[in-house]
Amino acid sequence: MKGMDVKLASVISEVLSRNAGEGEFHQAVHEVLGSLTRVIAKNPNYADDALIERICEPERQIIFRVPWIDDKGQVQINRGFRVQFNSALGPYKGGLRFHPSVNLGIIKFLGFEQTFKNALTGMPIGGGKGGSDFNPRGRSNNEIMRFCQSFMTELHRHLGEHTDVPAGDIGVGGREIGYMFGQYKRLTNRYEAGVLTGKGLVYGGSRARTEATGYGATYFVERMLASRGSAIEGRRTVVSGSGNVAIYTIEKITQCGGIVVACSDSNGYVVDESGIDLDLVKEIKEVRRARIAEYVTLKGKGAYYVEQGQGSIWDVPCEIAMPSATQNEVTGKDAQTLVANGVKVVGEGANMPSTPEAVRVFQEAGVLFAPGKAANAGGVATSALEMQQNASRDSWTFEQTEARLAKIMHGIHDLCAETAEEYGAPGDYVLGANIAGFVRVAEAMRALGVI
Ligand code: NDP
Ligand code: 2IT
Repeated sequence: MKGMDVKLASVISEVLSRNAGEGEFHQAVHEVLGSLTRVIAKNPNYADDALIERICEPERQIIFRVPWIDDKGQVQINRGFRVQFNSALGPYKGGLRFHPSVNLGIIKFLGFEQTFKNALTGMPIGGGKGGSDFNPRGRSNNEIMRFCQSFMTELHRHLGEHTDVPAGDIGVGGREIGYMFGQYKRLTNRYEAGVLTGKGLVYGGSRARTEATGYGATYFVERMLASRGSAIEGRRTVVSGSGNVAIYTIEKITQCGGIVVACSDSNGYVVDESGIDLDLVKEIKEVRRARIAEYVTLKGKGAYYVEQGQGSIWDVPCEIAMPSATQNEVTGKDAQTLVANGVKVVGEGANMPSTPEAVRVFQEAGVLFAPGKAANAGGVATSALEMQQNASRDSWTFEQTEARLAKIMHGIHDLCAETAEEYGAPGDYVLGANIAGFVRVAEAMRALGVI
């Protein structure tokens, strides 16, 4: 904590002791507060009225039992979470994650990051996150539906288009949002389209929401390169993951003339030097819901697979790296390998995918580094556009929605770059994103009084 404001250092140690054992939350608080020294020095009143302490304390944390019956007739129990972190800028907004690793600390880290990310979009949305330790892997469609219905049976009382608006995240896509919206509608007897985003197009979803996070991350990278007279075209790219964010990152990078040579899932990674065949990845992941290893069998010659533990996807040389799977997937060692292999740009599609050590390695090597809360904000920004369409009972074209998304991403890039410059750290997008997001939340909180 060298050079850090004494006040910030004491808030961090208080957060660590009050939230014992929540490693990912500690990491996120360190990362954000670690950037605030210069902004507090310039505006000491941001530290008044325990504002920083209040920002680190969720407004409300809901933990609940989710009982459901599997296909064998056995009762299963999972734990549900919704952390309503901050509503200074608008209703709580953020995704739901279904993954066996989910615990309170992970949901708090995600909700904390979401608060600043949502502020960066400039849209009227507060921050929240939720989910369950439910493992969707290998579950039938009926089991998924029963789980989603049980989850929403408890959660619905805490939601509302002006209160809290969830969406998807890991393990939650269009299918799950559909089942949850159906149950919400049934329980409340209200067709309240704006209560969830990421909905299907036939019942109130927005065009381009499915694509938005991956497309948005690519727009951010494109803008970073363009501001330095460069472009994505012709650059070798590695995208980790093969879920929603990864798939649409691969799609847009390819449209921009980049060559994506590798992607992964939690079992391993595939390399295809001729460029990843995205139709095949979509077939494997969106239709068959199978493992990425199948890519090699289905593709025939030219591609190979490396099992998790036998190597890291970050061993594959590239100029652009887009980590799009999960938190802490890029270690310090991975970052050193990427740098040694000539990486020029890292755009975080996932939330906090680089460890603090990896971020340090990238920044010290002069790599253009786009932190997740800025680079992956296109998903939630398009969710806010979905809310806007629902509120006005309108439906925009794909082109119109994508154009709004591109404009928002360019705006976030420029805001981060200008803020970094203003605070004496040109090119430091981490500092720029943290300060710009914080200032918006802090200004609103100050205006609203001690609540
Ligand atoms: P998906 O569930 O669609 O895909 C997740 C991908 O990451 C899968 O390939 C999955 O592999 C892999 N993955 C997940 N957990 C792990 C793990 N512990 N170790 C290794 N690989 C893992 O999720 P999304 O694409 O929606 O989310 C990816 C990331 O992007 C997350 O960090 C999420 O928070 C973030 N994000 C998502 C947004 C959205 O709109 N969906 C918006 C902004 C950020 P496997 O199938 O084997 O588990
Ligand atoms: O991390 C994220 O920004 C998301 N999972 C999307 C949240 C949203 O409300 O669209």
